[in-house]
Amino acid sequence: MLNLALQKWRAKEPSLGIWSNLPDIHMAEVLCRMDVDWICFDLQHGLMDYSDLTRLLPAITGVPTTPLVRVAANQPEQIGKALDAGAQGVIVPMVNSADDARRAVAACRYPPQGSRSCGPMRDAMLEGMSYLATANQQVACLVMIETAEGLRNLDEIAAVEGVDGLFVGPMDLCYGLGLAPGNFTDPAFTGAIAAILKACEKNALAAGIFGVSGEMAANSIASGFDFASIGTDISFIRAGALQTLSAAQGKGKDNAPNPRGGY
Ligand code: 3PY
Ligand code: MG
Repeated sequence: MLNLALQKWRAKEPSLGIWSNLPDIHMAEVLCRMDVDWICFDLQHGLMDYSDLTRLLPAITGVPTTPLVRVAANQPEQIGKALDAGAQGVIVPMVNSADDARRAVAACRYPPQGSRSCGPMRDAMLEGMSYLATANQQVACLVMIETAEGLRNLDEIAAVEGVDGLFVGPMDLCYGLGLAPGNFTDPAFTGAIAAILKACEKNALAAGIFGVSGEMAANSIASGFDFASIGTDISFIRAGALQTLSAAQGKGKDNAPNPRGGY
């Protein structure tokens, strides 16, 4: 298995991705044919569960868009099942300490580097057991920094061996900083982002962020992030529908009401 998104992150080439919250295989087929490097299926907040994932991942096989899964929690069962279903990387939410990060890494790596249990279902269907020889190198382990505790322990988390990147959850991070979610211009927020980018640079990690809009993704890449999501399937539908409705009402598509971004 060659994880194309991970290659880009390692080469420090910026990459954009799409966030998938809806368990619709046709939507996934369409979205991962856009010019994006990765798509993330969200089992934490997305309106999908594990059995949806077992259909979504095959639907996009063969397309050079790296499939990632945000697991619902930092548990080896969750991480192992997402990887066995064919995810090439996991985004692990609410990582608060170096121990949390070590647990996430261990769940992603086969022994001796970790303790992932051997049972590569779809991976073995697609490429046979040779998957085992490359999995530890090619599976991306991305841990989320999105709490006050995670921020306090940022340097220790970033130094954990086997972590490939830090991924910012900006909305929870606002909560962690005592800010209203979405207050991304507050100096406390921008200071936290600067610290996260610095920790990534120091430890040669990829820096990623959940972008709530195309503009936010572009600004994030310009400010030093290696990868950012450009929006969610739901936000694309909402924005497209509002633009089309606005055009149909004679207001012009550029005068559509603000789609409210986000999810
Ligand atoms: C956050 O912004 O906290 C996220 O986790 C994105 O879903
Ligand atoms: Mg979050």
